Amino acid sequence: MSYTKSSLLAASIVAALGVSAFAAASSGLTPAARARGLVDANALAVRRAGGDAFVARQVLVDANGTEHVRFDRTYLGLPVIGGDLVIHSRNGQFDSASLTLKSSERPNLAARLTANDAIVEAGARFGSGFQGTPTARKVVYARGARPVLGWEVVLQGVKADQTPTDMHYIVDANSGLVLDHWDTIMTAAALGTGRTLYSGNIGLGTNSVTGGFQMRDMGRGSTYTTDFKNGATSKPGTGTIFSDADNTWGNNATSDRASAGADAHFGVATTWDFYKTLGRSGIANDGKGSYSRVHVGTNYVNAFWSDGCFCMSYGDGDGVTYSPLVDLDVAGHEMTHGVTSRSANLSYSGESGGLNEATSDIMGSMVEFYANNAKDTPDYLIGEEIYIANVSGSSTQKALRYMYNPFKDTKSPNCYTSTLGTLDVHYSSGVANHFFYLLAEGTTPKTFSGVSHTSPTCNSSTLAGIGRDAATKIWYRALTVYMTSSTNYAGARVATLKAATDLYGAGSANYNAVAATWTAVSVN
Ligand SMILES: [Ca+2]
Ligand SMILES: [Ca+2]
Ligand SMILES: [Ca+2]
Ligand SMILES: [Ca+2]
Ligand SMILES: [Zn+2]
Repeated sequence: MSYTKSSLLAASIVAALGVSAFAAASSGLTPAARARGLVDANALAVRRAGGDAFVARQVLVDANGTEHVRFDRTYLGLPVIGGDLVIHSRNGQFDSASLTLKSSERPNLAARLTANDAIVEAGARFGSGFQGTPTARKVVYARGARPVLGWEVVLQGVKADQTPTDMHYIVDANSGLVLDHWDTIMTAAALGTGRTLYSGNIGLGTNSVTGGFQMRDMGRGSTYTTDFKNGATSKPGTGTIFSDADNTWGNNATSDRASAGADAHFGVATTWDFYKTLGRSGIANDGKGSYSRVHVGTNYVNAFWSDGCFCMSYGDGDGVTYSPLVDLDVAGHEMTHGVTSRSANLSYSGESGGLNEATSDIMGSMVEFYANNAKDTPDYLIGEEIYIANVSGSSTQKALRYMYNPFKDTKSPNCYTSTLGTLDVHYSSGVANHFFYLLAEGTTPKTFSGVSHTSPTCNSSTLAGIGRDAATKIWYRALTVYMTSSTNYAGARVATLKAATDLYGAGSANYNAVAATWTAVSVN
């Protein structure tokens, strides 16, 4: 068994809610058509030539309605390398165009070199050992000062370290000079669009491969997302990486298996970026990625991190009360288990286990605040998006856990007692979740995502809150610098006070707030 240690999202989830329709957002191609009109109306700005044609490749719409439509360009049927552009507009009004093309000049399409001449030139660069048959196609190469006619030659092979290589060379069709070259294997980062279940339509880091795209984020350690095709939760293996022809993933509904994949992939990317703000590069702080498996198990209502595979797994939910467990805060929660295992390595039992779980809830929620997504607005509820009956913005939304008032679930204590460590780790986390909420936000009631957050202290004290940013920095430093595998609640108090001393000084307002907040949850 490669699954030496797994951290589940929840102890157990009891199905108790009614059914409601899961309304899926959808958006058509209207923004693309609008932007296409703006290309024609702004020929100068887009360096348009007679003979140019445009194909929309990606549509992104901001929460405020600003549209960003990406186009590829051809000239008399030939791809224009470097002719791609993005039209930015709002309410149909042209705002600007992003492009690197410098000229509306186009070359004469008569080539002095043949395709075979170009293959010989490129082959000399590639060296011996290519596999298959090299190909060449005519292109307009437009990355230089003025567009020229070129041959794009593709040579495939395998590098010494067994990495496949798919080399593209641009050979000037008249001079025979090699103007440019690139490899589409491993280094070809691309930006796709995810039509997620919970976060609307978002940008996704992908990579381009022969024939399409893969859900592999080249900008974030080559992290990738796979379809586990409902294989058993105990089954080892990576699953099948999501691949797609047009780099638009999912349809905002579970009818497309890639929708949940887009949520998980977005969750890891956002968590990666969040940790970057804390100075951390990836789960192990080594810049390396991991992978996420979605559609794990059958109607499985949980998610887990596994140290064995260094990967995250997400169930589909039961489809009645719970939808797929790929909520953004859940993704942040799971990835944070990896961060914990590569830092304090808190044991997954007793009080340490509660602190381990709390660390995942804390950072998962801070990922939600960091993303500030219009569809999954930030709050201190865990996993609220997976409840099919929850209405966005409603005051009665249910969640797996409630950080501001953990006992709302009737199982997670708000206040420390000496028997806390005997509880399941998903309940003994409550006291630390409560501590973090009070430290960041204080006791004055606040509303997040339409839900009133009122947080009672155990000693009737009132607290001002030091803000999420400072609270996050303190917890992260305590986790990565001072906590060890067996740190208990008393040790967490010591660790966070040391972190606050490092960051803000002993006796500083933030230091005093950390002390008063632990006291407010009965940790002395
Ligand atoms: Ca697609
Ligand atoms: Ca959420
Ligand atoms: Ca939310
Ligand atoms: Ca949440
Ligand atoms: Zn967990």
